[in-house]
Amino acid sequence: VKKRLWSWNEYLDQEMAVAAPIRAFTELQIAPQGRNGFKAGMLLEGMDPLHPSKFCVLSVVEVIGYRLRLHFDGYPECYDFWVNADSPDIKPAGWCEMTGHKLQPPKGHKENGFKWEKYQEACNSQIAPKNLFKNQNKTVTSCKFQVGMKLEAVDRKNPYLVCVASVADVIDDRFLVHFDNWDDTYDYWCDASSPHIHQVGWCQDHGRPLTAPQGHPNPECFLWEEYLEDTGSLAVPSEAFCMRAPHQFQVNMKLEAVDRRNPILIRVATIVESEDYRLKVHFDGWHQKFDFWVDSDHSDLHPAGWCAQTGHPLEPPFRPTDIKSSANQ
Ligand code: MLY
Repeated sequence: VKKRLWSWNEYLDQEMAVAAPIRAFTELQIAPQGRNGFKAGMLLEGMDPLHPSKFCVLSVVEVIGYRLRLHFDGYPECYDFWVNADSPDIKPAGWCEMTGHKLQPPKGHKENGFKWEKYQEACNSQIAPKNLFKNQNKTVTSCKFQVGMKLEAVDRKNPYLVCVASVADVIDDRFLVHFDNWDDTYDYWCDASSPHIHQVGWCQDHGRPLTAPQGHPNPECFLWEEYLEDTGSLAVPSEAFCMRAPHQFQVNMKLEAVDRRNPILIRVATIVESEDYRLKVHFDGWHQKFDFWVDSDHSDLHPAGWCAQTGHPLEPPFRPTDIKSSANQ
């Protein structure tokens, strides 16, 4: 059965809708200049999305258009995850050693003593060539966020909480926000323009409660002055923060979005609600129970036409009648 070609233009006409304009998207969301040069089997280093403080040995297991599925060597497939080929979260083999990061070896390997050459030989796979990695060594006029400095940050898993946090790592113009005395599952990478981070004293100035570090002896009366002294640390200087302007998306605009439940798929989607820095995305034709909130700069959101430009299939809006008619053919 030949599938009728689905077209954005026809659909937008039909729905009398508009596509979100390119200018609303960030560089990592719009169609890239180059191609995706990664191939299945290639080895690399990359951040564990569930533990953003950890860098692991990964291999490419699937390539579709400008996206790749990555696998943690030695671990079950259920931890595999998808990234765009220009993700700043993936690094060439040897990057950890070069930058003084600890590399988590494949499961079953000794914690220390992992050597890329030996490993590559043993698994007879190719190391992903360095030139495939985009967004590396961005020239940064020295990041004012330095490891150990303190700040106030939104816990993005519990977004109503603003908490005592530290800069735990810095790479180029991004840094890792860690919540004091919590495990690394709440950590996230951001840059100085993030709306989720604030200088020490922000909560007090804005009449908002500040969540003290876990286990703090007197969480109701947390005092920064005392805490900075006790921990021998500095606050991130206030001039380091440069919050970006709110996004330019509007409700009813259409775009392409990765399906969180089945991230191999990219679907036609509509913005159904909007806040300054977040969007609520609805998959066209699907129940609203699948709607989800996402940061407007998330790399799983793309302008209409991204899939076609990068050679990725796009799931057209779901229409129950499609099932019937194709069953009858
Ligand atoms: N009730 C939640 C709150 C965790 C908050 C952690 N933040 C502050 C980093 C829980 O225990 O999971």
